[in-house]
Amino acid sequence: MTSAPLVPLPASVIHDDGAPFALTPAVRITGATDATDATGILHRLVLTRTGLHLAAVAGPTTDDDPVIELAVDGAGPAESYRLSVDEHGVSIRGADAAGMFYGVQTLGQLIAGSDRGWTIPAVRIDDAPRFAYRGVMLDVARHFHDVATVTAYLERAASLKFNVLHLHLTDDQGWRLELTRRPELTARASASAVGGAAGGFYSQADYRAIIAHAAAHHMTVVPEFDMPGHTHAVGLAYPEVAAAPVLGAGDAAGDPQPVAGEAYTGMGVGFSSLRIGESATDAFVDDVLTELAELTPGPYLHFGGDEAHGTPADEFAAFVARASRIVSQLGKTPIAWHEAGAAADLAPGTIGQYWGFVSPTDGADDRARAIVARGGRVILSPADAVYLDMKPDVSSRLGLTWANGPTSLERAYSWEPLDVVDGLVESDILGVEAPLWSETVHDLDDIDALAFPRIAAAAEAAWSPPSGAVAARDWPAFRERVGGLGALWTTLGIRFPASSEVSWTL
Ligand code: TNX
Repeated sequence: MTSAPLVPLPASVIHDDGAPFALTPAVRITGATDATDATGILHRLVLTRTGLHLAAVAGPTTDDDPVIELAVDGAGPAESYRLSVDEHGVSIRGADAAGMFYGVQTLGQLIAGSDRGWTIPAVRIDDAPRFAYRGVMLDVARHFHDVATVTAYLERAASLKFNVLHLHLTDDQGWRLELTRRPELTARASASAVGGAAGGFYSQADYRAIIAHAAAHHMTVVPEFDMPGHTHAVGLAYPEVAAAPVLGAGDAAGDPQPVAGEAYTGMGVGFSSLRIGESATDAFVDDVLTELAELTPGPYLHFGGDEAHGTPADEFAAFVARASRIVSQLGKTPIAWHEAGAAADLAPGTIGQYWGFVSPTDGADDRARAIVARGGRVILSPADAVYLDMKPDVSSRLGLTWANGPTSLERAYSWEPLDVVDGLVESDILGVEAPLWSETVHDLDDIDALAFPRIAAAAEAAWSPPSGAVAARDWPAFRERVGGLGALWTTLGIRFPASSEVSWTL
Protein backbone atom coordinates (compact mmCIF):
# COMPACT_ATOMS: atom_id res chain seq x y z
CA MET A 1 0.00 0.00 0.00
CA THR A 2 1.61 3.26 -1.05
CA SER A 3 -0.58 6.02 0.27
CA ALA A 4 -3.74 5.47 2.30
CA PRO A 5 -6.53 8.01 1.68
CA LEU A 6 -5.83 10.03 4.81
CA VAL A 7 -7.17 13.62 4.83
CA PRO A 8 -6.09 15.73 6.58
CA LEU A 9 -2.66 14.16 6.31
CA PRO A 10 -1.44 13.02 9.76
CA ALA A 11 1.79 14.40 11.23
CA SER A 12 3.48 11.00 10.91
CA VAL A 13 2.43 7.89 8.97
CA ILE A 14 4.63 4.80 8.78
CA HIS A 15 3.40 2.00 6.55
CA ASP A 16 4.53 -1.43 7.73
CA ASP A 17 5.22 -4.33 5.38
CA GLY A 18 3.11 -6.72 7.42
CA ALA A 19 -0.23 -8.25 6.53
CA PRO A 20 -3.32 -6.06 7.04
CA PHE A 21 -5.86 -6.48 9.82
CA ALA A 22 -8.97 -8.32 8.65
CA LEU A 23 -12.21 -6.60 9.65
CA THR A 24 -14.61 -9.51 10.18
CA PRO A 25 -17.71 -10.10 12.31
CA ALA A 26 -15.39 -11.66 14.94
CA VAL A 27 -13.68 -8.34 15.70
CA ARG A 28 -14.44 -6.85 19.13
CA ILE A 29 -14.15 -3.22 20.22
CA THR A 30 -12.62 -3.01 23.68
CA GLY A 31 -12.18 0.12 25.66
CA ALA A 32 -12.04 1.73 29.02
CA THR A 33 -15.18 3.58 30.10
CA ASP A 34 -13.62 6.91 29.18
CA ALA A 35 -13.72 5.67 25.59
CA THR A 36 -17.46 4.88 25.65
CA ASP A 37 -18.46 7.68 23.28
CA ALA A 38 -15.71 6.75 20.85
CA THR A 39 -16.88 3.11 20.97
CA GLY A 40 -20.34 4.16 19.79
CA ILE A 41 -18.96 6.40 17.08
CA LEU A 42 -16.59 3.69 15.83
CA HIS A 43 -19.40 1.13 15.88
CA ARG A 44 -21.61 3.37 13.71
CA LEU A 45 -18.78 4.30 11.33
CA VAL A 46 -17.83 0.64 10.69
CA LEU A 47 -21.49 -0.28 10.27
CA THR A 48 -22.09 2.50 7.76
CA ARG A 49 -18.93 1.78 5.80
CA THR A 50 -19.00 -2.04 5.79
CA GLY A 51 -22.35 -3.27 7.13
CA LEU A 52 -20.50 -5.08 9.95
CA HIS A 53 -21.91 -4.87 13.48
CA LEU A 54 -18.85 -5.04 15.75
CA ALA A 55 -19.60 -6.03 19.33
CA ALA A 56 -18.17 -3.90 22.10
CA VAL A 57 -16.80 -5.67 25.17
CA ALA A 58 -15.92 -3.90 28.40
CA GLY A 59 -13.37 -6.23 29.95
CA PRO A 60 -10.34 -8.10 28.64
CA THR A 61 -10.86 -10.56 25.81
CA THR A 62 -9.27 -13.91 25.13
CA ASP A 63 -5.86 -13.73 23.52
CA ASP A 64 -6.89 -14.75 20.06
CA ASP A 65 -9.94 -12.49 19.69
CA PRO A 66 -9.11 -9.85 17.07
CA VAL A 67 -9.68 -6.51 18.76
CA ILE A 68 -9.80 -2.79 18.16
CA GLU A 69 -8.64 -1.38 21.46
CA LEU A 70 -9.54 2.19 22.43
CA ALA A 71 -7.97 4.13 25.28
CA VAL A 72 -7.67 7.72 26.46
CA ASP A 73 -4.26 7.94 28.09
CA GLY A 74 -3.49 11.63 28.62
CA ALA A 75 -0.20 11.36 26.71
CA GLY A 76 0.80 13.95 24.10
CA PRO A 77 -0.65 17.32 23.07
CA ALA A 78 -4.35 18.20 23.14
CA GLU A 79 -6.42 16.44 20.46
CA SER A 80 -3.55 14.09 19.52
CA TYR A 81 -3.78 10.33 19.06
CA ARG A 82 -1.71 7.33 18.13
CA LEU A 83 -3.06 4.54 15.98
CA SER A 84 -1.34 1.25 15.23
CA VAL A 85 -2.50 -1.62 13.10
CA ASP A 86 -1.01 -5.05 12.51
CA GLU A 87 -2.58 -8.30 11.47
CA HIS A 88 -3.48 -9.16 15.07
CA GLY A 89 -5.18 -6.00 16.18
CA VAL A 90 -5.76 -2.27 16.13
CA SER A 91 -5.00 0.17 18.93
CA ILE A 92 -6.13 3.79 19.13
CA ARG A 93 -4.86 5.91 22.03
CA GLY A 94 -6.14 9.45 22.38
CA ALA A 95 -4.51 12.08 24.54
CA ASP A 96 -8.05 13.15 25.37
CA ALA A 97 -11.59 12.40 24.18
CA ALA A 98 -11.13 14.63 21.12
CA GLY A 99 -7.90 12.83 20.17
CA MET A 100 -9.70 9.50 20.54
CA PHE A 101 -12.49 10.80 18.26
CA TYR A 102 -9.94 11.86 15.62
CA GLY A 103 -8.19 8.49 15.82
CA VAL A 104 -11.52 6.83 15.09
CA GLN A 105 -12.06 9.13 12.08
CA THR A 106 -8.63 8.19 10.75
CA LEU A 107 -9.43 4.51 11.18
CA GLY A 108 -12.61 5.04 9.16
CA GLN A 109 -10.52 6.43 6.28
CA LEU A 110 -8.20 3.38 6.43
CA ILE A 111 -10.92 0.74 5.94
CA ALA A 112 -10.46 -0.78 2.50
CA GLY A 113 -12.65 -3.20 0.61
CA SER A 114 -11.15 -6.01 -1.47
CA ASP A 115 -12.26 -9.33 -2.89
CA ARG A 116 -10.97 -10.91 0.34
CA GLY A 117 -13.24 -8.72 2.45
CA TRP A 118 -12.66 -5.60 4.55
CA THR A 119 -9.13 -4.84 5.71
CA ILE A 120 -7.12 -2.15 7.46
CA PRO A 121 -3.51 -1.76 6.32
CA ALA A 122 -0.62 -2.29 8.74
CA VAL A 123 0.38 1.21 9.76
CA ARG A 124 1.61 3.34 12.66
CA ILE A 125 0.26 6.88 12.92
CA ASP A 126 1.27 9.54 15.40
CA ASP A 127 -0.90 12.60 14.87
CA ALA A 128 -1.64 16.01 16.38
CA PRO A 129 -3.11 19.21 14.94
CA ARG A 130 -1.05 22.13 13.71
CA PHE A 131 -3.66 24.75 14.71
CA ALA A 132 -6.01 24.80 17.71
CA TYR A 133 -8.85 26.53 15.81
CA ARG A 134 -10.05 24.63 12.75
CA GLY A 135 -13.32 26.08 11.57
CA VAL A 136 -16.08 25.88 9.05
CA MET A 137 -18.63 28.70 8.76
CA LEU A 138 -22.17 28.34 7.53
CA ASP A 139 -24.19 31.43 6.54
CA VAL A 140 -27.72 30.69 7.75
CA ALA A 141 -28.90 34.26 7.05
CA ARG A 142 -28.91 34.57 3.23
CA HIS A 143 -30.76 31.24 3.11
CA PHE A 144 -31.93 29.64 6.31
CA HIS A 145 -30.66 26.11 7.02
CA ASP A 146 -32.60 23.99 9.49
CA VAL A 147 -31.16 22.08 12.44
CA ALA A 148 -30.95 18.79 10.51
CA THR A 149 -28.92 20.46 7.75
CA VAL A 150 -26.59 22.14 10.23
CA THR A 151 -25.98 18.93 12.18
CA ALA A 152 -25.34 16.99 8.95
CA TYR A 153 -22.79 19.59 7.89
CA LEU A 154 -21.05 19.67 11.25
CA GLU A 155 -20.71 15.87 11.22
CA ARG A 156 -19.07 16.06 7.81
CA ALA A 157 -16.68 18.73 9.09
CA ALA A 158 -15.88 16.86 12.31
CA SER A 159 -14.94 13.79 10.27
CA LEU A 160 -12.21 15.96 8.68
CA LYS A 161 -11.02 17.04 12.15
CA PHE A 162 -12.55 20.52 12.16
CA ASN A 163 -13.40 21.61 15.70
CA VAL A 164 -15.29 24.91 15.23
CA LEU A 165 -18.69 25.57 13.68
CA HIS A 166 -19.07 29.32 13.08
CA LEU A 167 -22.73 30.23 12.48
CA HIS A 168 -23.30 33.51 10.61
CA LEU A 169 -26.67 34.09 12.30
CA THR A 170 -27.68 37.50 11.02
CA ASP A 171 -27.45 39.54 7.85
CA ASP A 172 -29.44 42.02 5.76
CA GLN A 173 -31.85 39.30 4.67
CA GLY A 174 -32.83 37.93 8.09
CA TRP A 175 -32.23 37.46 11.81
CA ARG A 176 -32.01 33.75 12.68
CA LEU A 177 -31.80 33.38 16.46
CA GLU A 178 -34.66 33.89 18.91
CA LEU A 179 -33.82 36.33 21.73
CA THR A 180 -36.16 36.87 24.66
CA ARG A 181 -34.75 40.36 25.29
CA ARG A 182 -35.47 41.40 21.70
CA PRO A 183 -38.41 39.25 20.54
CA GLU A 184 -39.26 41.42 17.53
CA LEU A 185 -36.08 40.28 15.76
CA THR A 186 -37.46 36.85 14.96
CA ALA A 187 -41.11 37.97 15.00
CA ARG A 188 -40.56 40.57 12.28
CA ALA A 189 -37.18 40.01 10.66
CA SER A 190 -36.73 36.26 10.13
CA ALA A 191 -39.26 35.32 7.46
CA SER A 192 -37.26 36.54 4.46
CA ALA A 193 -34.23 35.25 2.54
CA VAL A 194 -32.40 35.81 -0.75
CA GLY A 195 -34.61 35.61 -3.82
CA GLY A 196 -37.82 35.56 -1.81
CA ALA A 197 -37.09 32.08 -0.41
CA ALA A 198 -38.69 31.13 2.89
CA GLY A 199 -36.74 32.34 5.90
CA GLY A 200 -36.72 30.81 9.35
CA PHE A 201 -34.97 31.01 12.67
CA TYR A 202 -33.63 28.86 15.49
CA SER A 203 -35.60 28.77 18.70
CA GLN A 204 -33.37 28.78 21.76
CA ALA A 205 -34.03 25.03 22.07
CA ASP A 206 -32.86 24.58 18.45
CA TYR A 207 -29.70 26.54 19.18
CA ARG A 208 -29.00 24.42 22.26
CA ALA A 209 -29.57 21.26 20.19
CA ILE A 210 -27.00 22.41 17.63
CA ILE A 211 -24.49 23.18 20.38
CA ALA A 212 -25.04 19.77 21.99
CA HIS A 213 -24.69 17.95 18.68
CA ALA A 214 -21.52 19.91 17.95
CA ALA A 215 -20.09 19.11 21.39
CA ALA A 216 -20.74 15.40 20.86
CA HIS A 217 -18.52 15.72 17.78
CA HIS A 218 -15.87 17.79 19.60
CA MET A 219 -16.90 21.01 17.90
CA THR A 220 -17.35 24.42 19.50
CA VAL A 221 -20.07 26.71 18.15
CA VAL A 222 -18.93 30.28 17.44
CA PRO A 223 -22.05 32.42 16.91
CA GLU A 224 -21.91 35.64 14.89
CA PHE A 225 -24.23 38.64 15.02
CA ASP A 226 -22.89 40.74 12.16
CA MET A 227 -22.78 44.47 13.04
CA PRO A 228 -22.70 47.42 12.40
CA GLY A 229 -23.21 46.68 8.66
CA HIS A 230 -25.22 43.73 7.33
CA THR A 231 -28.06 44.89 9.58
CA HIS A 232 -30.91 45.81 7.26
CA ALA A 233 -33.14 43.14 8.87
CA VAL A 234 -32.68 44.75 12.30
CA GLY A 235 -34.57 47.78 10.97
CA LEU A 236 -37.67 45.66 10.35
CA ALA A 237 -37.84 44.93 14.07
CA TYR A 238 -36.27 47.97 15.76
CA PRO A 239 -36.33 50.84 13.22
CA GLU A 240 -34.93 53.29 15.77
CA VAL A 241 -31.49 51.62 15.68
CA ALA A 242 -31.14 51.30 11.88
CA ALA A 243 -29.64 53.98 9.63
CA ALA A 244 -31.23 54.65 6.23
CA PRO A 245 -29.84 52.38 3.48
CA VAL A 246 -26.88 53.93 1.65
CA LEU A 247 -27.97 53.30 -1.91
CA GLY A 248 -25.24 52.36 -4.34
CA ALA A 249 -22.78 51.58 -1.54
CA GLY A 250 -22.56 47.95 -2.45
CA ASP A 251 -25.79 46.68 -3.91
CA ALA A 252 -25.29 43.95 -6.48
CA ALA A 253 -26.05 44.89 -10.10
CA GLY A 254 -29.60 44.04 -11.04
CA ASP A 255 -30.64 43.40 -7.44
CA PRO A 256 -33.65 45.11 -5.90
CA GLN A 257 -32.79 48.31 -4.03
CA PRO A 258 -33.07 48.05 -0.26
CA VAL A 259 -36.00 49.95 1.24
CA ALA A 260 -36.02 50.81 4.95
CA GLY A 261 -38.59 48.74 6.82
CA GLU A 262 -39.05 46.22 3.99
CA ALA A 263 -37.47 42.80 3.78
CA TYR A 264 -34.34 42.72 1.60
CA THR A 265 -34.11 39.74 -0.76
CA GLY A 266 -31.16 40.74 -2.96
CA MET A 267 -27.49 39.77 -2.70
CA GLY A 268 -25.96 43.24 -2.31
CA VAL A 269 -23.69 44.10 0.60
CA GLY A 270 -22.45 47.22 2.35
CA PHE A 271 -25.58 49.41 2.27
CA SER A 272 -26.85 48.99 5.81
CA SER A 273 -25.64 50.26 9.17
CA LEU A 274 -26.75 50.60 12.73
CA ARG A 275 -27.02 54.20 13.96
CA ILE A 276 -23.81 54.64 15.86
CA GLY A 277 -23.58 56.63 19.08
CA GLU A 278 -27.31 56.61 19.90
CA SER A 279 -28.43 55.29 23.26
CA ALA A 280 -31.12 53.10 21.61
CA THR A 281 -28.41 51.41 19.54
CA ASP A 282 -26.13 50.95 22.55
CA ALA A 283 -29.00 49.32 24.45
CA PHE A 284 -29.76 47.07 21.48
CA VAL A 285 -26.15 45.95 21.13
CA ASP A 286 -25.87 45.33 24.89
CA ASP A 287 -29.04 43.23 24.85
CA VAL A 288 -28.21 41.03 21.87
CA LEU A 289 -24.61 40.38 22.91
CA THR A 290 -25.56 39.72 26.54
CA GLU A 291 -28.18 37.18 25.60
CA LEU A 292 -25.90 35.56 23.04
CA ALA A 293 -23.22 35.16 25.71
CA GLU A 294 -25.77 33.59 28.07
CA LEU A 295 -26.89 31.10 25.41
CA THR A 296 -23.39 30.15 24.28
CA PRO A 297 -21.13 27.90 26.39
CA GLY A 298 -18.13 28.27 24.05
CA PRO A 299 -15.40 30.85 24.64
CA TYR A 300 -15.91 33.03 21.53
CA LEU A 301 -18.48 35.56 20.29
CA HIS A 302 -18.13 36.95 16.76
CA PHE A 303 -19.62 40.42 16.28
CA GLY A 304 -18.97 40.83 12.57
CA GLY A 305 -17.48 44.15 11.47
CA ASP A 306 -17.13 43.37 7.76
CA GLU A 307 -18.05 45.50 4.74
CA ALA A 308 -19.59 48.35 6.73
CA HIS A 309 -19.38 50.65 3.70
CA GLY A 310 -22.49 52.47 4.86
CA THR A 311 -20.90 53.41 8.22
CA PRO A 312 -18.58 56.46 8.42
CA ALA A 313 -15.03 55.38 9.33
CA ASP A 314 -14.88 57.16 12.71
CA GLU A 315 -18.25 55.72 13.73
CA PHE A 316 -17.15 52.27 12.61
CA ALA A 317 -14.03 52.48 14.78
CA ALA A 318 -16.07 53.63 17.78
CA PHE A 319 -18.60 50.86 17.25
CA VAL A 320 -16.17 47.95 16.99
CA ALA A 321 -14.17 49.24 19.95
CA ARG A 322 -17.32 49.33 22.08
CA ALA A 323 -18.66 45.97 20.85
CA SER A 324 -15.32 44.25 21.47
CA ARG A 325 -15.23 45.62 25.03
CA ILE A 326 -18.76 44.43 25.74
CA VAL A 327 -17.90 40.93 24.55
CA SER A 328 -14.77 40.93 26.73
CA GLN A 329 -16.75 42.12 29.74
CA LEU A 330 -19.22 39.29 29.15
CA GLY A 331 -16.31 36.90 29.69
CA LYS A 332 -15.95 35.87 26.06
CA THR A 333 -13.14 36.35 23.56
CA PRO A 334 -14.32 38.72 20.81
CA ILE A 335 -13.82 37.76 17.16
CA ALA A 336 -14.34 40.24 14.32
CA TRP A 337 -13.62 40.28 10.60
CA HIS A 338 -10.24 41.88 9.86
CA GLU A 339 -11.66 45.38 9.13
CA ALA A 340 -11.94 45.78 12.92
CA GLY A 341 -8.15 46.17 12.94
CA ALA A 342 -8.76 49.77 11.83
CA ALA A 343 -10.04 50.65 15.33
CA ALA A 344 -7.31 51.93 17.63
CA ASP A 345 -9.41 51.11 20.71
CA LEU A 346 -10.26 47.53 19.89
CA ALA A 347 -10.36 45.45 23.09
CA PRO A 348 -6.93 43.86 23.60
CA GLY A 349 -6.91 40.21 22.60
CA THR A 350 -9.70 40.54 20.02
CA ILE A 351 -9.27 37.84 17.37
CA GLY A 352 -9.28 38.99 13.74
CA GLN A 353 -10.67 36.86 10.95
CA TYR A 354 -8.74 37.63 7.76
CA TRP A 355 -10.82 37.28 4.60
CA GLY A 356 -8.49 39.02 2.15
CA PHE A 357 -6.71 37.16 -0.62
CA VAL A 358 -3.75 34.77 -0.34
CA SER A 359 -1.75 37.72 -1.74
CA PRO A 360 -3.23 40.59 0.28
CA THR A 361 -4.77 43.67 -1.39
CA ASP A 362 -6.35 46.89 -0.08
CA GLY A 363 -4.51 46.83 3.24
CA ALA A 364 -6.28 43.73 4.52
CA ASP A 365 -2.91 42.52 5.81
CA ASP A 366 -2.35 45.85 7.63
CA ARG A 367 -5.62 45.31 9.49
CA ALA A 368 -4.57 41.77 10.44
CA ARG A 369 -1.17 42.99 11.71
CA ALA A 370 -2.91 45.74 13.72
CA ILE A 371 -4.98 43.09 15.47
CA VAL A 372 -1.84 41.12 16.34
CA ALA A 373 -0.20 44.34 17.60
CA ARG A 374 -3.09 44.68 20.06
CA GLY A 375 -2.43 41.22 21.47
CA GLY A 376 -4.91 39.37 19.30
CA ARG A 377 -4.42 36.41 17.02
CA VAL A 378 -5.63 35.80 13.48
CA ILE A 379 -7.95 33.23 11.93
CA LEU A 380 -7.08 32.81 8.27
CA SER A 381 -9.93 32.58 5.75
CA PRO A 382 -8.23 33.73 2.54
CA ALA A 383 -11.21 34.18 0.24
CA ASP A 384 -9.53 33.03 -2.98
CA ALA A 385 -8.49 29.75 -1.35
CA VAL A 386 -10.99 28.69 1.32
CA TYR A 387 -14.27 30.48 0.48
CA LEU A 388 -16.33 27.39 -0.24
CA ASP A 389 -19.06 29.50 -1.87
CA MET A 390 -16.83 30.37 -4.84
CA LYS A 391 -17.70 28.43 -8.00
CA PRO A 392 -15.42 25.39 -8.29
CA ASP A 393 -15.40 25.79 -12.09
CA VAL A 394 -16.98 28.13 -14.64
CA SER A 395 -19.84 25.78 -15.45
CA SER A 396 -20.95 25.41 -11.83
CA ARG A 397 -24.65 26.21 -11.32
CA LEU A 398 -23.93 27.28 -7.73
CA GLY A 399 -21.54 29.79 -6.26
CA LEU A 400 -20.07 33.25 -6.75
CA THR A 401 -16.83 34.36 -8.42
CA TRP A 402 -15.75 37.67 -6.85
CA ALA A 403 -12.75 36.20 -5.00
CA ASN A 404 -10.63 35.48 -8.06
CA GLY A 405 -13.07 32.66 -8.74
CA PRO A 406 -13.69 30.04 -9.93
CA THR A 407 -11.60 28.39 -7.21
CA SER A 408 -10.23 25.03 -8.27
CA LEU A 409 -9.37 22.29 -5.78
CA GLU A 410 -5.72 22.84 -6.62
CA ARG A 411 -5.95 26.54 -5.69
CA ALA A 412 -7.90 25.68 -2.54
CA TYR A 413 -5.00 23.40 -1.59
CA SER A 414 -1.96 25.36 -2.72
CA TRP A 415 -1.43 28.00 -0.04
CA GLU A 416 0.52 28.12 3.19
CA PRO A 417 -0.95 29.84 6.29
CA LEU A 418 2.35 31.46 7.30
CA ASP A 419 2.81 33.04 3.88
CA VAL A 420 -0.43 35.07 3.75
CA VAL A 421 0.18 38.02 6.10
CA ASP A 422 3.84 39.08 6.19
CA GLY A 423 5.26 39.52 9.66
CA LEU A 424 3.04 36.99 11.40
CA VAL A 425 4.68 34.05 13.14
CA GLU A 426 3.10 30.66 13.75
CA SER A 427 1.86 31.58 17.24
CA ASP A 428 0.03 34.66 15.86
CA ILE A 429 -2.22 32.34 13.86
CA LEU A 430 -5.06 30.86 15.90
CA GLY A 431 -6.18 28.75 13.00
CA VAL A 432 -7.89 28.39 9.65
CA GLU A 433 -11.58 28.65 8.80
CA ALA A 434 -13.46 27.84 5.58
CA PRO A 435 -16.64 29.95 5.23
CA LEU A 436 -19.64 28.94 3.13
CA TRP A 437 -21.78 31.98 2.35
CA SER A 438 -25.25 30.97 1.23
CA GLU A 439 -26.48 33.49 -1.35
CA THR A 440 -26.77 30.61 -3.88
CA VAL A 441 -27.03 27.74 -1.39
CA HIS A 442 -30.50 26.40 -0.56
CA ASP A 443 -30.06 22.98 1.04
CA LEU A 444 -27.69 20.19 2.04
CA ASP A 445 -27.22 19.05 -1.55
CA ASP A 446 -26.06 22.56 -2.48
CA ILE A 447 -23.77 22.62 0.57
CA ASP A 448 -22.20 19.29 -0.43
CA ALA A 449 -21.87 20.40 -4.04
CA LEU A 450 -19.85 23.50 -3.11
CA ALA A 451 -18.04 22.35 0.03
CA PHE A 452 -16.75 19.04 -1.33
CA PRO A 453 -14.03 18.26 -2.09
CA ARG A 454 -12.50 21.70 -1.32
CA ILE A 455 -13.34 21.44 2.37
CA ALA A 456 -10.73 18.67 2.50
CA ALA A 457 -8.06 21.13 1.33
CA ALA A 458 -9.02 23.56 4.10
CA ALA A 459 -8.93 20.71 6.63
CA GLU A 460 -5.38 19.93 5.62
CA ALA A 461 -4.27 23.59 5.93
CA ALA A 462 -5.78 23.65 9.42
CA TRP A 463 -4.58 20.29 10.77
CA SER A 464 -1.56 18.98 8.86
CA PRO A 465 2.11 20.02 9.05
CA PRO A 466 3.09 22.87 6.65
CA SER A 467 3.25 22.21 2.91
CA GLY A 468 6.25 20.12 2.02
CA ALA A 469 7.24 19.51 5.68
CA VAL A 470 6.46 15.81 5.46
CA ALA A 471 6.19 13.34 2.58
CA ALA A 472 2.84 13.38 0.77
CA ARG A 473 1.97 16.92 2.00
CA ASP A 474 1.74 18.18 -1.57
CA TRP A 475 -0.82 18.59 -4.30
CA PRO A 476 -0.12 15.42 -6.34
CA ALA A 477 -0.38 13.22 -3.24
CA PHE A 478 -3.40 15.15 -1.91
CA ARG A 479 -5.35 14.58 -5.14
CA GLU A 480 -4.69 10.90 -4.85
CA ARG A 481 -5.62 10.75 -1.17
CA VAL A 482 -8.87 12.69 -1.72
CA GLY A 483 -9.76 10.41 -4.63
CA GLY A 484 -9.48 7.44 -2.30
CA LEU A 485 -12.11 8.95 0.02
CA GLY A 486 -14.88 8.70 -2.58
CA ALA A 487 -16.16 5.38 -1.27
CA LEU A 488 -16.28 6.54 2.35
CA TRP A 489 -17.98 9.83 1.45
CA THR A 490 -20.54 7.97 -0.63
CA THR A 491 -21.44 5.61 2.21
CA LEU A 492 -21.72 8.61 4.54
CA GLY A 493 -24.34 10.06 2.18
CA ILE A 494 -22.23 13.01 1.05
CA ARG A 495 -23.31 14.11 -2.43
CA PHE A 496 -19.89 15.41 -3.48
CA PRO A 497 -19.38 16.39 -7.11
CA ALA A 498 -16.93 14.14 -8.93
CA SER A 499 -14.41 16.93 -9.50
CA SER A 500 -12.35 16.21 -12.60
CA GLU A 501 -9.20 17.33 -10.77
CA VAL A 502 -9.30 14.06 -8.83
CA SER A 503 -9.43 10.47 -9.98
CA TRP A 504 -11.97 8.89 -7.70
CA THR A 505 -11.91 5.32 -6.47
CA LEU A 506 -15.51 4.57 -5.61
C1 TNX B 1 -18.22 38.80 1.42
S1 TNX B 1 -16.26 38.07 3.31
C2 TNX B 1 -18.88 38.82 2.63
C3 TNX B 1 -20.23 38.25 2.70
C4 TNX B 1 -20.68 37.65 1.41
C5 TNX B 1 -19.51 36.96 0.74
C6 TNX B 1 -19.88 36.22 -0.49
C7 TNX B 1 -17.17 38.80 4.25
C8 TNX B 1 -16.69 38.97 5.58
N1 TNX B 1 -18.35 39.24 3.81
O1 TNX B 1 -21.15 39.23 3.15
O2 TNX B 1 -21.69 36.75 1.67
O3 TNX B 1 -18.55 37.93 0.45
O4 TNX B 1 -18.79 35.48 -0.97
